[in-house]
Amino acid sequence: MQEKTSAIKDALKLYFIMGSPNCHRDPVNILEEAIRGGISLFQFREKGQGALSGTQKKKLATALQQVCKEANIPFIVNDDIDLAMEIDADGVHIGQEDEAASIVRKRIGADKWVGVSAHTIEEAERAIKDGADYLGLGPIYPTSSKDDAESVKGTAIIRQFREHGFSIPLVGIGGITSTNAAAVMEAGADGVSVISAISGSEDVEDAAIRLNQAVHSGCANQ
Ligand code: 3NM
Repeated sequence: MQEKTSAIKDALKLYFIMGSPNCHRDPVNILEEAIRGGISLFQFREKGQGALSGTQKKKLATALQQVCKEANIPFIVNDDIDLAMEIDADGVHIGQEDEAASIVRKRIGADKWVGVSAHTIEEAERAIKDGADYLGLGPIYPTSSKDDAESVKGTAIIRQFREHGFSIPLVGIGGITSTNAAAVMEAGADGVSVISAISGSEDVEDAAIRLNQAVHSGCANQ
């Protein structure tokens, strides 16, 4: 396996996503605690009610990026290619309604990571052709963190993609918790992405530890 693909597969194991609207207290503290609990990748997703913009958004992005740098955790920016380039993020994640992956790839260069949310085989084929490094598949379970989420796909979507022959790194997203994360891995995912199971937890570090344990137990049954 290529070095980059192998690094991405490892990083996807416990992929924490958040922005200030997902946090009831300082996002920097939440990220530090999540890292102590064992997250392997972080995505800055500043979306939803009260989302920051302009210099405030950039300031938070830079602070979170610094926390990731110190811990050697790759830092991905959702959607905002200009911001990702300005702060030299490790990659960009885009949805189907955003810029095409081919354009993102051209802008950010070959070494950066490009993730794409896909819901169908056709969307996945297009994303792979356009240069995606990994795909996010969801929502696996019901979620209240995304207003315009598609219909719930279950772990069947991951199995279906693997049976179709996709070898690209895949991460499940949507309603994933420490109770159901193992099933996502058993279906063939390389990792799980979560917002609320970590950011909304009373004990962020412990939530990440429990998710990590579930991911590893699911891995063992792959
Ligand atoms: N994308 P939580 S579901 C950001 O289906 C996002 O592509 C989804 O948040 C998709 O872990 C989702 O709190 C929200 O359910 C995930």
